[in-house]
Amino acid sequence: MSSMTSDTNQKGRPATVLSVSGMTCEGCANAVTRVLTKVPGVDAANVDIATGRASVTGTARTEDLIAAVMAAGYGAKLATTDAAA
Ligand SMILES: [Cu+2]
Repeated sequence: MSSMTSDTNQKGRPATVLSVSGMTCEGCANAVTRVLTKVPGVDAANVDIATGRASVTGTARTEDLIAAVMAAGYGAKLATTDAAA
């Protein structure tokens, strides 16, 4: 049972979930993760290329997150928090 050390937050901190388009490989996911992490106020960013979702925790504004992803060449919009995947 190895525990994820990176960005697990058990305290129900609100996560902003973005729907990211244009990612085709792990490199894309890594790039999106990096730009999201650089946005001021972001604690952690977690990109799931399988679902095209980026889960971001912290205090950054959603529009700033979207702008950062789009500046990196990908599409982004706020995803509904309903986990219907
Ligand atoms: Cu790629």
